[in-house]
Amino acid sequence: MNKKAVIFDLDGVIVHTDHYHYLAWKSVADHLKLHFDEKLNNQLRGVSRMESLDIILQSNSLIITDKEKEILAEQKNEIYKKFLLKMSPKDIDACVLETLLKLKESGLKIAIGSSSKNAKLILERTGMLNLFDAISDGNNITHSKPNPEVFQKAAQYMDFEPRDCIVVEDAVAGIDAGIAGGFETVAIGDATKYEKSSYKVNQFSELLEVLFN
Ligand code: B16
Ligand code: MG
Repeated sequence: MNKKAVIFDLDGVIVHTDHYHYLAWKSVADHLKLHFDEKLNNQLRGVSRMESLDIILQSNSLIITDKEKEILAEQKNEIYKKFLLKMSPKDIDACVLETLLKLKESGLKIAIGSSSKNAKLILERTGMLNLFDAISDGNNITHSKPNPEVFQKAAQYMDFEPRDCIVVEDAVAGIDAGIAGGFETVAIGDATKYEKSSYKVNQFSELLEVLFN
């Protein structure tokens, strides 16, 4: 494959913070006596914080004011950040780090394309801030996945065209974002159930087979 760069989603691909999102939303939902489970949590993958809250409220047929939404989103983020502050380099799977280093050694650039406003905090806590050639996250976009903006920005930061890059995602919204932006996509985790990705992998290290074939 003739790619110049790999753009990685963060949550659910590089780190297992998807479980922390689940626990934080669950705590907010339980407090309000709202229904929230793993199935609904999967719909929040790659989706912005506010849109995630909207999905939870809609699924419970609850309408609240924008001010109330802001307060709930902030409460969720405070709970979530407490988990993030406990993270360390030990939270990175050895196979993830090894694979990233092999990709870099081969001359490929690597970037992050995440909807999260906490992306840099996560990378810092896990000792990966300087590993990536570009970071595009929730702070530099106006539209979150399935809009392609976050991946288009990541490609721009590296001076590459979408056709030069491949996007790795665990979210249906992220695969759709990649396709909308003209990128080839690799699905991992929850996104492997979705038929639209260009490739699917069961393990992170299988990316090497996809890229070096
Ligand atoms: P934050 P990704 C996404 O990260 C998460 O998958 C999604 O569940 C979350 O709502 C979103 O980031 C915003 O996160 O509240 O930290 O800004 O998968 O795009 O890396
Ligand atoms: Mg994700």
